[in-house]
Amino acid sequence: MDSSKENKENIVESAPRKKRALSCIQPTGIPTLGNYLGAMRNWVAMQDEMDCAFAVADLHAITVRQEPANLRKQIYEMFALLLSIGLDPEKTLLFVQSQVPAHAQLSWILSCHTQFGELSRMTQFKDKSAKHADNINLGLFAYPSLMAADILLYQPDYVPVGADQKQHVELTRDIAERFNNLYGNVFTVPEPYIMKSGARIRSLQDPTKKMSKSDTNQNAYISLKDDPDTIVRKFKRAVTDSEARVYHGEGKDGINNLIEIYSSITGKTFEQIEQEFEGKGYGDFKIAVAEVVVETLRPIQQKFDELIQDKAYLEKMMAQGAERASKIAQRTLNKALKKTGFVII
Ligand code: AQP
Repeated sequence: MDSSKENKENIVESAPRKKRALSCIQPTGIPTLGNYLGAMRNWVAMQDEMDCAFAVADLHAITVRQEPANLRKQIYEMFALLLSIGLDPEKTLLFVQSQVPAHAQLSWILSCHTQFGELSRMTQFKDKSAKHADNINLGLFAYPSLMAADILLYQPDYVPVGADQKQHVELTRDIAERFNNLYGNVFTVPEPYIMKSGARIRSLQDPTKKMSKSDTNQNAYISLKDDPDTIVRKFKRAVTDSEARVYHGEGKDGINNLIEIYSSITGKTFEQIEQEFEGKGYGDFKIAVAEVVVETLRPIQQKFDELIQDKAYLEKMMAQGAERASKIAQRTLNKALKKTGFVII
């Protein structure tokens, strides 16, 4: 993976102490290649450089109706996947959000410092309320104040996310600054940390939209659990254009997306890729993209298949993570409660 400094936004030079990073992922299905290239893969690279915490954001998942048994299964799967991609619980704090009650508590305090107008402007709220018009619930609207609590409890410097989450991290910064201005320094004001490569992987069926794990069309995304034949088939069916020459250009959303996936995995520049496939058609290129994706996912899938059989181990790791996370979170929560005027006993 390309982790050169130029490839990162918002990095501060000459850090005086080890920086902290935190990010979360919703257990709303098996993550896609978009989640992996845009966020999760970067988390693995960061764990040696920074103090990192990553959480399964299960409380966020119920902003959209979930079937309880399925949600439970998906929480185990997402936790197992975090371990499978190479996050090491010895170095990195891994936990499940609902197992740390401070998230819901701080969320209420922050909700009282978040404006209706701010929440109304969130693109995700607009998208999801259009998609789930029969269930536009308060949680869907208030999602960013829970996300602000998730982040601010751990006082991180950076929040490594895909480009789609930048707006929520910016709102988190506004809420933190507002709170600090009112009550004194309680929260570190974090910065979004977005890798340029892979930050916005698009749907294979509608490349004007982002690739999303809850897409109803399974051909639109590559799931981290897709087997090699499925991956090849989905790439073969990916929507492109009729020009049949591999280059990154205006109005070529489908092929641009495939080039970005290939570049993000191989580290090759767009120019190198254009040279590599000069004189070849989209068919050859699609197979090449599928092959690098298959090889990237193979070790993750092997590890996942092993871990998902061992519920006792997963629960032990969850309990350890929740205990460590609770200690850090409670410290920040108490500070926020005290500054706001509550009585701590
Ligand atoms: N298409 C994408 N390209 C790059 N990064 C992406 N991320 C999501 N989609 C892409 C990043 O993945 C992290 C975890 O996302 P999430 O599951 O917490 O929520 P999401 O952004 O709403 O992702 P999905 O897949 O679209 O979930 P559903 O379908 O449940 O809403 C985030 O850092 C995100 O930026």
